[in-house]
Amino acid sequence: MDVTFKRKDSAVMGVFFLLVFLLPCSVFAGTVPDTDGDGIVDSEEMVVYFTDPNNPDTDGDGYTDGVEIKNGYSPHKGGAAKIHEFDYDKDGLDDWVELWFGSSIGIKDTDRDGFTDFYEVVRGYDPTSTSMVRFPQRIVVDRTLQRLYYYVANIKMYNWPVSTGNPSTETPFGRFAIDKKIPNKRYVGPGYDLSGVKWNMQFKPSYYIHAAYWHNDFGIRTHSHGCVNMRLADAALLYSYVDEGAPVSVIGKTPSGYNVGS
Ligand SMILES: [Ca+2]
Ligand SMILES: [Ca+2]
Ligand SMILES: [Ca+2]
Ligand SMILES: [Ca+2]
Repeated sequence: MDVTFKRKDSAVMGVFFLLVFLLPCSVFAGTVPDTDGDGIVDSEEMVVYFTDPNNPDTDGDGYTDGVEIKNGYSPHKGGAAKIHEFDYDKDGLDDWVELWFGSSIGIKDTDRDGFTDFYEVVRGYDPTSTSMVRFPQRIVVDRTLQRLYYYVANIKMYNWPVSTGNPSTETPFGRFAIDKKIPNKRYVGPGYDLSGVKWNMQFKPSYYIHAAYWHNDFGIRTHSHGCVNMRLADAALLYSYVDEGAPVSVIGKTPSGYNVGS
């Protein structure tokens, strides 16, 4: 116990020493330093935006870091690149999404739990904490545009092309939820017998979101008896990200023409 107390005492003395002798005078004057005068204080440049606190225009495109951040442009990528068009730490989450979720744009695994920020966010985990609190996931199927959108905490993470039910066998309109996940399934019905269908996510009895290997009409036209067909790679991702219980909204109108939008 004595050792613990001594450690605590020395830590307190260390903080006191830091406050009195090392911190810049500006802190005591009630200001925070912005060395390069670009409108972003040094501490935020170093740990939030990963910009150069000694260079007002980190990417050298003629606009200061402060002006770029304030207007939604990337201070790291020149030209007219928006902040969501750059992924500074290349972890798969763009800088805008990282700032929204509070993860570091410069560290791939902010909470250092062994899972990257991307891995956690797309599955609804908090990338800043090892707690198991989850962000809500939801899926929207847009019959008009033949797209499926996947959201985490109301941030649209993916926009994938799909094929919904044909006009005579529409994908049902309304609100549902993923109630079952089956990795491999056989579909049998009038005129079809399809085995080895992967990544099946049931959202209404007998209605699934699943991969389809027998056509390539995704995003172009309807092509099913009511299920939502996805490309194999897209369905595999969604299947690995989404939990049972996630809400599914089917919106829009089933196109009557061959091509969506024609
Ligand atoms: Ca600055
Ligand atoms: Ca700039
Ligand atoms: Ca990133
Ligand atoms: Ca992590």
